[in-house]
Parts: sequence; C-alpha cells; structure tokens
Amino acid sequence: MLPSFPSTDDRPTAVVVAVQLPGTSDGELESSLSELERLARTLGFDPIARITQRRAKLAPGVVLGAGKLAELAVFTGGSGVVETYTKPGTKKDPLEPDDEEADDDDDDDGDLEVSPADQPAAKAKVVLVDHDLSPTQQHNLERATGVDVLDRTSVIVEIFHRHAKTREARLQVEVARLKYLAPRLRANAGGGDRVRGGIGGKGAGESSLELDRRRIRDRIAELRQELSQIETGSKTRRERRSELPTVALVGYTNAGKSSLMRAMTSSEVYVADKLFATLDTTVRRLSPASEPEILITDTVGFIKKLPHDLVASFRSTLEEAAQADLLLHVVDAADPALADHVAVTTEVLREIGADTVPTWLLLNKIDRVDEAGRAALADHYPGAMQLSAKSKDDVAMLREKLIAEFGGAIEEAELVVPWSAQRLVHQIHERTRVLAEQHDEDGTRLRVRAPSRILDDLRRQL
Ligand SMILES: Nc1nc2c(ncn2[C@@H]2O[C@H](COP(=O)(O)OP(=O)(O)OP(=O)(O)O)[C@@H](O)[C@H]2O)c(=O)[nH]1
Ligand SMILES: [Mg+2]
Repeated sequence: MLPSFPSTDDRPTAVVVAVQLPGTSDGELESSLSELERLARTLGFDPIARITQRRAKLAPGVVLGAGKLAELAVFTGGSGVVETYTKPGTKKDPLEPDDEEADDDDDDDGDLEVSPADQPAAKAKVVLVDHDLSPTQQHNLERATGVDVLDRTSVIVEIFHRHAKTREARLQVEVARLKYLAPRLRANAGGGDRVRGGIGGKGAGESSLELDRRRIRDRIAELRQELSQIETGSKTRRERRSELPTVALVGYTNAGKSSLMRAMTSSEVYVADKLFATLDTTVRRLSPASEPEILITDTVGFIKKLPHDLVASFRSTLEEAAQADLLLHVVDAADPALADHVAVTTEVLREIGADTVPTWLLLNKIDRVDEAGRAALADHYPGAMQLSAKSKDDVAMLREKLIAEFGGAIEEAELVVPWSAQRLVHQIHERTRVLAEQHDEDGTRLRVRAPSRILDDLRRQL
C-alpha cells in the first residue's frame, strides 16, 4: 500500500525554484514548474510559492543571485547568505558571478512568483529546485535557506522509492538511489553533517568516506546480482507467453495508462491522480476474452528530464514494451504540454529500443477537451485515436480495433522485398516488428513478427 499522506492542512509546505535559462520560453518555464509542483504534491508537500529568475546560467555556488536568494530565504526563515563560504580578503562573494547585477535587473520581468507578503505566516519546510544541483549547490542553498533542498532528480527518485511495490521495482529504485547518493557523499565529507533529502541513511558522515563509498559499491553489486536473478525469471515468463499477441501501454506519467488497462482487462490495477502511480509492470488478458487472447501490459510512466539512472534501472521492465507486438502510446490530450509529452515518450522509446514496434497514438482524456480542441488535435495528429478511458463506448471501440488487428495468430516470417519494390520496406517497418534485416542481390530480406492478417496483406503486395 502507498503511505497515506497528511491532509492538505498539515502538509509540509514547499517553495519551488527555477532559473529561466536562455532558450526557455515563459510557457516552458510555467509548465515545468507546474510539473514540479505536481511532483511535490505527490510527495505530500504543499507548494506555497514560486521563485524564478532569468539568468544566463545557474549561479555556480547558490543557483540564484543574491537578491533572489534573500527573497527565497524569507519563505524559509533562513539567513539568505552563505557566510562561511566568503574567503577572507575577497571583496566580492566568490559564489556570485560578475554578471550578478545584470541578472538582478531582470527580476521584475522574470518573475512568476507569489510575493512573500501573500503568505506571511507560512514558513516553507523544504525548497524544491527544478534543475539538477551539484552537491555543493545543494549544500550552499541549505545553508542560506536553513531548510532541506531537493533537486528535481531527488524528488523523482523519492517518489519512485515510495511507490515501488514489487521486489523487482524496489531493487531497481534502490540501485538508482545509491547511484545518486554516491557523489553526494564526497562533497558532504568536508563540512558535511548529513546526507540530504531522505535520500541517504543517517550518519553518513560518521564513518570514513572511503568505507561508505565501498559499502555503496558493494551494495549496488549485491542488488544487481539479485536483480539479474529476478530478470531471468521474467524473461522465461515472457518467452512462455510470447505466442500470444502482446500490447503494451506506454506514455507520460498520469496520461491514463492504468485507467485504460483497468477498462480493457476488467482488473483492479492501481489508478491515481499522482505522478508515477505505477512502477510495476502488470500483464493481464483482454476481457471479455478474445480469440486469440490478447495480453495487455501496463508500464512505468515517463517524465521530462527523467534521471538517466532511473531509466537504466527500469530497463528490464521497459523491455516488456520493446518486446510487445503493438504499443499504445497514451497521452493526456487535455494537458497543455501534450506535444512535449509525446516527444519525451518517443525519445525514451527510442532509447530503450522500442521504436521499431508498431505504435498507435491514443489521445486520452478527450472528455476534457472541447469541440474546437478536438478538431485542432485531429488536424495535428491525423492518425491518432481520440478517446476517454472513462467512456465505455470508447474502450469498446479500442477493444474492437485490437481484436481486428490481431485476428489470427502472431507469426514470424521472412519477407524478401525485391529492389524494384523498396517502398514496401518502409511499410513493413511501420506494420510489423522487424527482427532482422539483410540486403543481398535479391533485395531486402526481413525477418518479421506480426499478426497473420498483416503478413497476408504484405505478401499480397509483394
Ligand atoms: N477525465 C478523465 N480522467 C482520466 C481519464 N483517464 C485517466 N484519468 C485520470 O487521470 C489520472 C491518472 O490516471 P492513471 O490511469 O493512474 O494514469 P497512468 O498513466 O497510469 O499514470 P502513472 O502510473 O502515474 O504513470 C487518474 O486520476 C484518472 O482517473 C480520462 O479519459 N478522462
Ligand atoms: Mg499507472
């Protein structure tokens, strides 16, 4: 079960911070901050304010300029400065770059934040920064604000940690957490008191740094060993059912994958208005049953700037998607950042080698989009299916389409496309999973896997 979070009233408050770097539009900044606030709520925090600043780059020492840092500290009750880091004899705070003054001039037009006066009583318990912080930046910000500071990656890692349920997911998240922790041990060793953000265990500063690092390495090796055993098991299971057509639901977190899974398989998979509600791959039969039976897989959602280690640790889970006969790429059609979400998912699918699997784009939550919006979406995504996981009719339609697609068994076959008909190669890539491709004097020789119906159609064209 998920931990129960405190009610809105006694939730710890948070301030979110972002630097608007050159090339980031106001819209992108806004959408990234809203997403960070949703991540914060998922962790049980109540975001009360935003601090933003336009800068050429993150200030190396403390991310923000001095003025902004002081403004941030008003929310947390901190001093707003990192005194201990001013070297004696240095006129200017070495943490501040020379372009500081110019940056602060931007304050008036670069802000989206609520002014401190709006929340005089609420003191934030934590600062969430929408960038990856170096261990030093994190440490300095904590000194200046007097509260814990979490960066985007640690927020996501923490959510994964809380939501992982199966043994496999827990092990995967633990590997990612330790990899995140290792470099932070180094920086905290000097003046370091503790390791931040609930990411590390207590007392990391007590034992020698080398020892801690070695322990982490050993522990990661141990976890990997355990994981590889579990993975062998899932591989065997996957092979055993590989005769049945398999459809994987993939897409951005909160798009409605699990809702569609529930609706199509009459199962009780977990659905929630939280980011990363699902971390475990579940496989269920399409229900009512079809002939042949079709398997539906629910997978972990994606997010912008997904920490690379997390993707890597979920690779075996995501392999389910790469092995599928069809991907249903689910997007939240009502989200203003929809195009961004589509791009992120497409990119992760490419990274995990799932871009060769035939894919249908599903514009979900269409019940939240008005007529004009639907027309615009149809224009922009002509091949996509517009639907709502909450509509019985829509789900029935999707089910019919799947049955039509997989009427007849899945087959493996070899297709030889003569040089004179090369345009067919493209079509084959679109409609089948290509297992191998070779060129010889006869043309292109492809080993493919696809429903018989599609193979018949391709053979006719050949
Ligand atoms: N209005 C509306 N809400 C939907 C629809 N589909 C899903 N939702 C809601 O969107 C939220 C997220 O749904 P999930 O099915 O958990 O999303 P998910 O893609 O599995 O999310 P993660 O597991 O977190 O990656 C829930 O509150 C759902 O009730 C839809 O078609 N219409
Ligand atoms: Mg889910």
